[in-house]
Amino acid sequence: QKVAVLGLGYIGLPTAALIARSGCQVTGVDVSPKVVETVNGGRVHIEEVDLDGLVQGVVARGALTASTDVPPADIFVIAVPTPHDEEHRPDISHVLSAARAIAPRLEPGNLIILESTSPVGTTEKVARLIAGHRPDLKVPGACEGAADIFIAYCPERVLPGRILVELVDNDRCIGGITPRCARRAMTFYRQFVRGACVTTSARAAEMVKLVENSYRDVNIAFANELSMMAEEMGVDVWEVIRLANRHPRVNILQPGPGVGGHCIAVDPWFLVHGAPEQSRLIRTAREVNLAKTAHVIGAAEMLVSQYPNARVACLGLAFKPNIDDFRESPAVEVAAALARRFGTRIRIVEPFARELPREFDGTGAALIDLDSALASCDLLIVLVDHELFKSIPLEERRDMIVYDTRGLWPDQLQLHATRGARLVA
Ligand code: SAJ
Repeated sequence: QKVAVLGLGYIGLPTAALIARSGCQVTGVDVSPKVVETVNGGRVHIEEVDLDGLVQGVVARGALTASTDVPPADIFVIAVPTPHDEEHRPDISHVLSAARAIAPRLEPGNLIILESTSPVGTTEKVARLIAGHRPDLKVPGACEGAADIFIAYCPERVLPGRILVELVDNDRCIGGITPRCARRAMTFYRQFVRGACVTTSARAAEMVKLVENSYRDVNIAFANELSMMAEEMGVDVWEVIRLANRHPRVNILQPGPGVGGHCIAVDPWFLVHGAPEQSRLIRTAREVNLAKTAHVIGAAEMLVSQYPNARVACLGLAFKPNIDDFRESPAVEVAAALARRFGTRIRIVEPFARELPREFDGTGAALIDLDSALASCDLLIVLVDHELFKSIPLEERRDMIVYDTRGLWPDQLQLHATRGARLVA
């Protein structure tokens, strides 16, 4: 079977490599000649656990090659980005360009699968676009009777840092433009997915993906709202959540400095734009999570200005623990705001960074290691719950002023409480 995977990013490249491992002949297609050259050299341009070895192996065997052109294939998988504009309106232009590039290559019996997170109705737009470009083919949804080709939507749902494991083990939700399309796509996924493959319509599958990430956003917003309320009321939010979660039907998530990453903070807007009048809760949750970052910046700035001689260490920049991804990270937003205001007083500790991201250019802030920070700083602002930070014993931070946005050190909060300090969360 010949497979073309369009888009060699965080999802496309691991997917292409796994399909190649399962015995298909795969061409990875990307608009960037640099990415194509890197992959053809058996190397990777993104960081993901075990991806380098896998790509090296399948490229060496000739099972995966990369190209800037779409080749003829039996199956076309679209895994290109779907960004949004300033007003959070989804931009599906990359998906439509990919479909346009596939259209001239299509033969009867071919299958097109869209994996990119997309607003509800996008797969149908792809079908209409293909029908417009190929009047010689019977396109599903755009013709009477049995179609010549198959079109389906199957969202990725993998967690960065566990992508290769989750691509194989997670259940897949496969939405066909028609039930026949869904069944055809399921046969394909069963070759390399161990999780259950469940079929539905394309529209439902598109909404499922958006709903999963909105569900998480709403739940994190609940935790973040609690944290701001608890701070106002002088209560330890971490203890409240711990105790409430002892109830068999309560499972509150963890507050933090806001929601980062490329999906959870974005996907809810795709739903909101689809049905603005009906999505009040989802919109408000987004606003609460954005407000939490602003709240943390304000509280941290106030704390730092209260101690004009203190040297400040911000612990962590990643958008979540134990990964080296700093894009769309609330920790970067908070630390960079402090760096812009307080300059050389701000030190950053990030075990996963070799240098500071460009947000810190010209601020005077410096990247230092954890030991130097513990030895030289007076004020710690915890922004990411990396394992390395969790293991710092109380005696090494007992005399420091700590603003812990992740609830990393319950003993420190206890200490602040017994000293009568106001709890910050
Ligand atoms: N966060 C909190 N409190 C929590 C949990 C998370 O503040 O209790 C924050 C994290 O610190 C981070 C952000 O939320 O800034 C997002 O992290 P995450 O681990 O929840 O999710 P992502 O963005 O790494 O991956 C999500 C996953 N979606 C769900 O869990 C529903 C993943 O399965 C999706 O495939 C991925 O989005 C995606 O690509 O859509």
